[in-house]
Amino acid sequence: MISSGDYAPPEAQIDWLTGMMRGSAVQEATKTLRDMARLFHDADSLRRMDENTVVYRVQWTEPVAQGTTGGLFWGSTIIEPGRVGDEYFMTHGHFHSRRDRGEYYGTIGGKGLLVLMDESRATRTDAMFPGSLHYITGGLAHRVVNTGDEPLLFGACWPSDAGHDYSSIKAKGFGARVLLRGGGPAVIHA
Ligand code: S6P
Ligand code: ZN
Repeated sequence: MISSGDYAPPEAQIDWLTGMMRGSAVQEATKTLRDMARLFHDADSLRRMDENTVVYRVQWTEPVAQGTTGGLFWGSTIIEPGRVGDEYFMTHGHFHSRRDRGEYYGTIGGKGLLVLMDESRATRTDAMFPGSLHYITGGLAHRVVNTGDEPLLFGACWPSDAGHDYSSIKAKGFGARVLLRGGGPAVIHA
């Protein structure tokens, strides 16, 4: 029920120029190379890097409890530019635990590739650039790769009962990697 009363600022706000969120309802997580140990294919290059290097940061708000039917969450992700050897910085990537739950991604700044994979491991990529809007069909694992020289910023909206399944990605990865080849990014299928 909506009650009338004094104006109260929202508990979460977003700066649309930077994607950054703030407010009492905003949660935050930072992922470093240490958190992503086995996701990059070049273990030797990874060993030579500082494991405290930040790869990406996520800010999000959960206005209802996880698992609630019909609710929506919002999050912003900022992926730093960089590579481990020839492999560009990226998110872990995941399926939704409930495979029929989709998601929107919208790019705020920077450039990259959205990597999408179905259960049979068929993998494709979509270009991400400022203003690009991506509807991620339920059942597709999704990962974002920063192929540019600047931070890649995107917003995401997903159902509160989607859940996250990281296990198969941790075990087998995606069906393709985004690697530096000939001075630019190339999608290399396994
Ligand atoms: C959640 C949504 C994003 C990611 C974030 C980090 O469904 O897809 O908020 O959580 O981009 O990626 P990952 O794969 O580490 O969760
Ligand atoms: Zn997701």
